[in-house]
Amino acid sequence: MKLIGSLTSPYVRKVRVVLSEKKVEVDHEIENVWSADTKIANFNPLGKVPCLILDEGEAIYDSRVIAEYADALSPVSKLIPSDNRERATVKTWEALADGIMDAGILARLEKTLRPAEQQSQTWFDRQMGKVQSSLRQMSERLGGNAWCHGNQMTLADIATGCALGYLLFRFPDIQWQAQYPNLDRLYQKLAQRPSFIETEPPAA
Ligand code: GSF
Repeated sequence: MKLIGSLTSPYVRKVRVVLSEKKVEVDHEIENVWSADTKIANFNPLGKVPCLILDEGEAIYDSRVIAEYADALSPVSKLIPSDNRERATVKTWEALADGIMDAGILARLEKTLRPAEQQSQTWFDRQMGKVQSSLRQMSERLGGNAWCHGNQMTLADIATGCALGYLLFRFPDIQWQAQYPNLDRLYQKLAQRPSFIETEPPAA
């Protein structure tokens, strides 16, 4: 299998952490989806990474589908519970974490891709408001628990860790660590795992 992705994408990181935790080996192909000559649409018509190419050639996307697929590939470290209700809880954590990434990326693109005269501060603030309210919700949900769900690491923690890592990487001015010590505690614990260390985004 081959994973097409970039080293800075938080969605790609989530999938790489999952693959590493599951001890599933894949080849990696770096793709810059923003470059004019990107070939990503040959595999994913949405033009997005991550995209996993199976040995038979089928393309699997997006990151949530790849994460779920990878979890079922091996019995090592089950990351998504099989119970329907618990699974929905874990996947809601993932949706919340992905939502932080979505909003952060939209806000960032507004400032980096658009010419200054076309930028909307209202749009930027709307996206950053989603980041803030999602952080608040994450912190409330986590409370004093060691993990986002249950008593072991799940996809919920991995997705949350990748969203928090993305904020540190692209929005270092957001003071979430001081504001939400329980999220920081979780993040520091995850950051020590080889899967998170190996996938740390390169210095900007
Ligand atoms: C989002 C992937 C995505 O936006 C997922 O895989 O979970 N829901 C999807 N990837 C970005 C890379 S990044 O900013 O992390 C991407 O490929 N964007 C290219 C584009 O044209 O939007």
